Amino acid sequence: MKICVIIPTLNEEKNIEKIFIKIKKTKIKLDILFVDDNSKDKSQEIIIKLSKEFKNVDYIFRKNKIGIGSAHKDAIKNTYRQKYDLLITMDADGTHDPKYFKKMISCAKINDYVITSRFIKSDLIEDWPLLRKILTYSRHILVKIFLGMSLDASGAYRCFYLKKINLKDILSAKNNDYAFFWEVTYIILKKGYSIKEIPVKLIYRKLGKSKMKFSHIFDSLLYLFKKKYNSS
Ligand SMILES: Nc1nc2c(ncn2[C@@H]2O[C@H](COP(=O)(O)OP(=O)(O)OP(=O)(O)O)[C@@H](O)[C@H]2O)c(=O)[nH]1
Ligand SMILES: [Mg+2]
Repeated sequence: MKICVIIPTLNEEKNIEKIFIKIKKTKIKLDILFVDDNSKDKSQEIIIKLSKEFKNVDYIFRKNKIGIGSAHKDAIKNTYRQKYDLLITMDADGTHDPKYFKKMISCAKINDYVITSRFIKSDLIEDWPLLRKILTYSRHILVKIFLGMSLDASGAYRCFYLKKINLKDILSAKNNDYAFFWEVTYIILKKGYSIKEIPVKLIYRKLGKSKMKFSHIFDSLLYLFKKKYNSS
């Protein structure tokens, strides 16, 4: 079974090697594809170094910051072209612990799509700052109210069984930023693919800066309104 892990990066020089080592420690045979949007720090240098040293590491370097959703889409297109069976998507900042890979992979084999949840058990985001918790819970509640979807759909830590999911369905998610995550899950749910939600503990980013700006939150909210308005 061919497995690829995609990791978008934007100024993550402090996190890239760390996440690579953690993934390596799982001892699962897989490839890693970084998607970097012209980071101004040493991210690209580190990725190039890793790819020279380890043949399972590859990268896509884009000229400009086009957004996290768009980075995911480009990487996903690439994994379909390369005929991978399974795809895991995750952040570079250490929030997503690769110790869950095994569980995600085994669940993906009997489902089409696996998403990780912060809400189906308590204490999964206990060390997060209060403001970040409020934001995450509010977004979750709004997605539930507007789209009737109770899954934890806004995180990037997930696994796709590519052989079972049509690429066109993923690409029909039009958003190129953070709303891509709930949009693609909404499409997958509506198309009737089987979805498994598993609880994971998320570690709050310790190194580097968050790339999520207030404008992203505002745009995502606006997009949610539009989505609701257009589909009702
Ligand atoms: N290629 C690319 N990567 C991005 C972009 N925006 C964010 N990222 C990466 O996507 C991942 C998630 O971004 P974060 O800044 O951690 O966003 P977040 O997890 O919602 O926010 P925090 O919880 O505050 O860290 C990280 O690996 C970022 O480096 C982008 O426009 N392009
Ligand atoms: Mg993060």
